[in-house]
Formats: sequence, structure tokens, C-alpha cells
Amino acid sequence: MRRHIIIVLAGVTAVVAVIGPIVGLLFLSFGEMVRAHELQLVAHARSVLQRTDEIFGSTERTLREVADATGGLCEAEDVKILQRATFRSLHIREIALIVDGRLVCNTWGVAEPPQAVERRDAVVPPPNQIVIYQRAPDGGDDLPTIVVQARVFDRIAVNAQLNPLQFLEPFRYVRDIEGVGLSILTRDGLMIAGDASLVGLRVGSGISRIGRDVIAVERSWRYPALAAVKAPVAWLTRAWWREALVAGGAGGVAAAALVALIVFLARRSLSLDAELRLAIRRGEFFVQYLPSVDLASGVCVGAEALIRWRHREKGVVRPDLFIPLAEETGLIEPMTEWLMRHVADDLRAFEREGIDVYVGVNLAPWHFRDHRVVDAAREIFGGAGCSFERVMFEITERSVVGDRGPAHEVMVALRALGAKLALDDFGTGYSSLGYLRSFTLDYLKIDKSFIDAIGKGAATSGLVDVIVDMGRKLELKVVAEGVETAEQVEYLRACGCGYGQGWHFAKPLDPAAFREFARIHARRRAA
Ligand code: G
Ligand code: G
Ligand code: MN
Repeated sequence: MRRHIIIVLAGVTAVVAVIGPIVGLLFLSFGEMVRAHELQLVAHARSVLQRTDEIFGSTERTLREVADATGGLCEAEDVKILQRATFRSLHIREIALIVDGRLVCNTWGVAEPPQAVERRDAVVPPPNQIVIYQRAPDGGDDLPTIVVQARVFDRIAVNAQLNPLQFLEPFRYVRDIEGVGLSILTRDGLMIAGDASLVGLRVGSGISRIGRDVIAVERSWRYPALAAVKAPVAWLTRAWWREALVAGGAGGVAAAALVALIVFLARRSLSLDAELRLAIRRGEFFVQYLPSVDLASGVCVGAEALIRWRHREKGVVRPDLFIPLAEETGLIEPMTEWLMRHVADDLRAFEREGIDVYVGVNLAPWHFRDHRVVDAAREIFGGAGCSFERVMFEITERSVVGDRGPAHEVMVALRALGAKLALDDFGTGYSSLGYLRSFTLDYLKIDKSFIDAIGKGAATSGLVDVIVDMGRKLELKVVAEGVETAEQVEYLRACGCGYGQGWHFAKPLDPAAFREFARIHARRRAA
């Protein structure tokens, strides 16, 4: 079950590792994106206001010139002045002189008699000030006009009518952005030009949010006017969503791939684990025996029991694929128990047939955690027709170092049953003389790598002599593992190594084949 927790944790870690930075970046980019878009709105508002100020500025200059030139009278010469000023101006449609609330003359001529005008037209602004407002169209199809009015004398004003379309004409590209609205309003929020939805707007300069809109406002300090640009809040983040979708999508795919990979790998090892359990229940294992031979006489003295797994679909699975997993998960315990039962059966058969051999059973570090292997061995080999004399337990160095106390107790208990102990794969682990002395062993098995080195001039080849010599001095029987050539046999014999196993003598054999091998290479009984 710990495995499942590890898988879940690994999955969560993968997701966090991939998604975390993306979320962080998107969070940062969200703020940036909003700021950039707000600044864009402010910039648009500034441009609009700049043009507005230019139009009003030019109009004001024209009005002042007209006022200076006409002196407020409406003689033929004055009308000409109005006409000339109108035609010279890029912005003005019509200029009119208002006296005591009546239009006396305009660009088109003298009004006979003076015409009453709208009340707003009648207002005479204070000196050095300008009144600006929008006037409703006179007729059906006409557009409203913008009136800019300046004072000439106490009762006399001059005003100019402007086409409202000219203000926003250069900003069509902004107005074309979906959802974006531009307006020019009077200081009091009345419409001058643009988007009617902002009429009545009462916010300060800068960025504000009103409902679902963001509004940038720039106020003129020369004229009673302001420019406002409005966009939906969603517009600020529309580009961000696209970014988020792409980044989130890519991140999601990466995280999903990682999780899938983790789950796949975990499943594979999980299923191997599960399959091993099934295999034990279904009895998919079998045993082979690797003979050990007395090097001096060639007599078969014993064998190492090697477990094999015949998988239903995959065929025979190599032990190095499943033994490590079994050792890791503890499945090695029932596996070894199964193996010992078969070995016990075979030993009883050997005994009945007069085959005088021992059988080695490999133990894993797991077995040295408690005494269960001792109890199992006692139960399995303790019955009639089977002698502990013929049982050898093979222990690797990694089983017994590190956790010396309990492991040592297990070894002592196994030996107390009458079984032999062999130190397996000697030379590949710690190879400490200290514990060689402190453990009571019967056999020392020299690892195949040292035997391979024989006759190759390798630096390790001479070590075989040393190990054999050491084994003899410790009164251990020495077995060479993985003997493959006659040259190695010769060398081992010469340096006093007692026993050997390996392909030179036999490959791992099925029980029947091993029985045959043992009979052929049996000790010659004294006649
Ligand atoms: O023959 P071979 O390829 O089977 O062995 C591979 C490894 O598996 C060897 O190191 C051998 O010791 C180990 N092995 C084979 N059978 C057993 C067993 O029953 N128990 C343990 N612990 N190891 C085994
Ligand atoms: O670690 P242990 O001694 O239990 O390992 C025995 C392993 O060594 C088994 O996998 C067995 O098949 C393999 N083996 C035994 N003799 C030879 C040999 O002569 N040559 C090779 N290549 N492998 C061998
Ligand atoms: Mn072994």
C-alpha cells in the first residue's frame, strides 16, 4: 500500500512541478497585461484630448481675431470678416455675432431683424473664458453642432459652430476595437462628441472602474472638456486568456504525460508485484539445481537450488527480474518457503536413492529480520526422511552487515538446527575479515568475477589464491562460483580450492537431470 501512496505523491509532485510555475507566471502576466491595457486606454484618452484642445485652441484664436477685427458691429465689412475667418479655418462651419441674446449676423449674412437664439447661445461668458456645448440639430437630417462661444464686450459674444465628427475622425482605429468607446464631454458631463453611453460621467482623471467597464479620463486644463475612453474589463484580459489557454494547455499536456508515465511505470511494477503473488498461488515456480563438484575428484557433492518462474505468457522469467522485487516486497518469504518444500521433497528422494548431496538454499536480507525463516526451516526439513545435514543456507554479505545483532541470531539458530551456512558471492560485498571470524560459517563461495579473472592477467586474478588461503585458515570449505573452463579448474585445484560450480561442470538442471548427474559423478563407495 505504501507503493500507492508513493505513486500518488509522485503524481501530485509532477503536477505541481509542471503546473506551479505556469500558474505563477500567468498570475504575474495577468497583472502586467491589465496594467499595459490600462495604460493603452490612458494613451488613447490623451491623444483624443490633445486633438480636442487643438481644435478648441484654433477656434478660440479665430474667435479672438474676429472679435478684435469687428468690434461687435455687423456692417457689411464685418460679415466679410466672419466669412473669411470661416473659410480660413479648418474646423469652423459658421461664425455668428450675438448681441443681447440675439443673432445679429453670421457667416451667411446679416439677420434682418436680429434673430432670437437659444437660451444657451444668449449666455455671454465671462472674460477670457470659453463656453462649449452641443446644440441639437436644427432640421431632420442635420447633425448636432458644437458651439464654442467667447465674449467680445459685456453684451456681445461671438460663437463658432463646429462639426462634431471631426474630433474623433483620426481615432476610428480605436473605435473599431470591439467594446471600446470614445467620448468627448464637457466638464459637466454633457456630450460634445462620440459615444453617448458616457454622458453624465463624473469621475476624476486617470483610470476608474464603473460596473463592467474600465474608463480612462483625461481633463483639459485650457477648456471645460474631457476625453474619456471606455473598454469592458474583459478586454483588458482577453489577450491574457489566450496566453493562459496556450500555457495551461501545454502545461496540462505535459503534466498529464508525466502522470501517465508515472502511472504506467508504477502499474508495470505493481502488476509485476501482483503477478508474483498470483504466481505463488498458481504454482508457476519450479526448481533447478546447479551442481557443486569436488575439484580434486570430480565428485558431485551438492547443488544450489535456483528458483525459476514459468510465466503463463512470457515463458521463463529470469530471476534477476523478479528476485530483487520479491526481496523488496517481502514476497521472497513465501517464495523461499515454497522452494524449501520442494527441496525437502527432492532431498527425501535423493536419500531414498542413496544420492549423497547437500542442497543450498539462497536467503535474502529480508529473511534476517526475524526468526520466521528458522521456524519454517524447522517445520519443513525437520520431518522424517530428511536431514538438516544436507541443507545449506547461502547468505550474501549484504544480509548480515549493518544489522548484525538480529541477523547473527538467525544464523546461529539456523546452524543450531544442524544446517550448514555458506557466505555467497564472497568478494563483492564488504569482505571483512572481522565478521568472517565472528560468524560461524561452513562454506565460503568465491564470486564468479574472481574466477573470470583467472588466466587473464587481471589484477584481481591473484586474489583467488588469497581468498582460498584465507578460507582454509578459517577452516572453511571454499567453493568457486561460475567455473567455465578447464584452465580455471586447473588453477583452482593447484591453489587448493576444494569445490567448484559452474557451466564447466553443468548448467542448472531439472531435478531428474540433476539426479542423473549426481549418480554419474557419485562418490565411489569403497567396495
Ligand atoms: O541462475 P540464476 O540466473 O538463476 O540466478 C540469479 C540470481 O538469483 C542469483 O544471484 C541467485 O542467487 C538468485 N536466486 C535464485 N534462486 C533464488 C532463491 O530461491 N532465493 C534467492 N534469495 N535468490 C535466488
Ligand atoms: O549469486 P548466485 O551464486 O546464487 O548466482 C548463481 C547464478 O550464477 C545463477 O544465475 C547461475 O545460473 C549463474 N551461473 C552459475 N554458473 C555459471 C557459469 O559458469 N557461468 C555463468 N555465466 N553463470 C553461471
Ligand atoms: Mn547462491
